Amino acid sequence: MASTTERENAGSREALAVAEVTLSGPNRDHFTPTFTLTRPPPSNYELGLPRHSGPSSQRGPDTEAEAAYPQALDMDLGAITTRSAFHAKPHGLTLQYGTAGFRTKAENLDHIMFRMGLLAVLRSKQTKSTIGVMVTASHNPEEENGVKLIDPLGEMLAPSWEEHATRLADAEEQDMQRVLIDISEKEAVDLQQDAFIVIGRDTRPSSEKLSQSVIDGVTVIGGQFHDYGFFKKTPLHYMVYCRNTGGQYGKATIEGYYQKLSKAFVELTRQASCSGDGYRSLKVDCANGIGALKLREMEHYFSQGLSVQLFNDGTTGKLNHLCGADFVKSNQQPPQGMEMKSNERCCSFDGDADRIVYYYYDTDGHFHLIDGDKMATLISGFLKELLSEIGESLNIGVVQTAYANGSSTRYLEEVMKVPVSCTQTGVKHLHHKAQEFDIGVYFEANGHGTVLFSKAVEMKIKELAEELEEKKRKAAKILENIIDLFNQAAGDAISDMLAIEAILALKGLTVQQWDAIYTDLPNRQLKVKVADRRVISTTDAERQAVTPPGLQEAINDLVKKYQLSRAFVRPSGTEDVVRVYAEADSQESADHLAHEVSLAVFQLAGGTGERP
Ligand code: 16G
Ligand code: MG
Repeated sequence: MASTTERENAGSREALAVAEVTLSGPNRDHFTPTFTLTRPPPSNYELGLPRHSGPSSQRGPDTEAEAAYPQALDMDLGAITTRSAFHAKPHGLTLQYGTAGFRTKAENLDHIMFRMGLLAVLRSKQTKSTIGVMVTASHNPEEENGVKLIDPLGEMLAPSWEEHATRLADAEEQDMQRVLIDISEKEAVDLQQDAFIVIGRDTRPSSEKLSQSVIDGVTVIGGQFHDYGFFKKTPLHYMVYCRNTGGQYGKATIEGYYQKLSKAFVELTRQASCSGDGYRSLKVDCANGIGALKLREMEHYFSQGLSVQLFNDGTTGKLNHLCGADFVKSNQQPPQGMEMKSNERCCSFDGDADRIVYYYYDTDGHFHLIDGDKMATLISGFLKELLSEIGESLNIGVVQTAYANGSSTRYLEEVMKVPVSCTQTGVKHLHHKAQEFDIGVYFEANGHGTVLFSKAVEMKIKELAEELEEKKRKAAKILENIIDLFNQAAGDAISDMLAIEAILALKGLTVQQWDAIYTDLPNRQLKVKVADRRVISTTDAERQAVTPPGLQEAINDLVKKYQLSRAFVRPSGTEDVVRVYAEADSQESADHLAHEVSLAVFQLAGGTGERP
């Protein structure tokens, strides 16, 4: 499978530079050991030796675990255990597969990577599909890293497998075999099935070595793989999706992805320029991450419609340090290193380019942030207009989280009459909910998001784009391109950026006009350190705290003191803190409320260190 064609298909420079290994089956001869990193001695797989001394049926069990579960002979548990010793788990360290996989200090992740390589192979065998493994910690500081698995249709790993991931990650060395067998048994994994894994990583210094550990895990359990090297996370979702749908969604190459988006974008801007809006330019802060690399590669495909000027492109600064979408959103200020003139449209990606926020300075020098909520409003408004031009009443909905600004929810529900759903934080929850609509627009306030179109809608629009009378056909064509422009496997900053730029151009809106759709309620986010953040549990899409006792009552009393106010707390899924959110009619009130709620958390949920 991972053959020469595979290499050619992969196309990108990085992909060619990385070791590609076919370790079992008829293609074994392809293997060339090109690893240059310090790594454990080669396994049998890497040496091209057979996994077993004979087929499983002819070989006797080597270990107790194999004796207990004969199917396990197809896993070569002995080899896995030997290999695992080179990726030893720090004793007593426990980590959880959180909101977006595992995340922590890079030095504590080697064993996790190896084990996620093993798990990805089991998942691939079970689903008989390609599975993705992405090494990244997104917007977290450069010293941290993380990993997550991507399921067959480009979506986040299924919840039951998240539990397996946590169990496998936390198993002490001597328990690993048992856990692997348990998972295989519970999920009825056919261990003789082939497995194929695609791997990508971000630009962090630790990512290369960690992705080699993933590869080590994949190969020792008999999986084949393709390593895409530096990669944005969202194209990896796209790639997995394409591979598993036989190319129906698009070509499973990075060029295929760029071309698909750019073609749709250029078509749309061509339509916009007919209606008067001319050439566009945009300043982009790339958070010193992967977005810069990818934008540079892709730029020439869409440069007819948009010129981008890149800042924080990784040539000097540190990843996510004083820049990037998370910095801009949390501090409500522009990133360092960006030259902004008043009324100029600017945006920031996060380190792995799956988040985007827009902003500008007005002529009085005030900074205006345009977050995910306003992107969802712009996009859903535009889609509604198109649908009414076409004369179709499809069911369109917006999905948000508790972090969505109250003004956005009110505007969507009361003015635009669009149904709004609220889910837990984390892309997978929003994605899942959005699938319930014909057209599901989902965005977190922090800038993660995309639009999902049901298969039926896609087909209908394609038909209409051919059939209708002039005006309607034009609207259907626009919608057809919009569908192509959104990455439906997972939100992607570049795809979202191009979609927003196209919509602004088509509607002839300036950044100020877009911002003026509604006015955000002032808000504040704070963090509180507690001994164990798991003492906080929530319900109602994280808007109500269930434990510790008394906390929700305290929050309710505090909220009553302010106008248009709201507050909630939740344990972070990516950092060891409790997050506090508050909004109210003035910045002063929002700040006070957030501070008072933080104190309540500190007192009732075991705060540590300095009082807030
Ligand atoms: C991760 C999630 C993001 C969520 C954030 C919350 C994905 C791809 N990313 O970055 O959706 O907003 O975590 O972080 O799911 P927190 O739990 O630390 O607040
Ligand atoms: Mg990210």
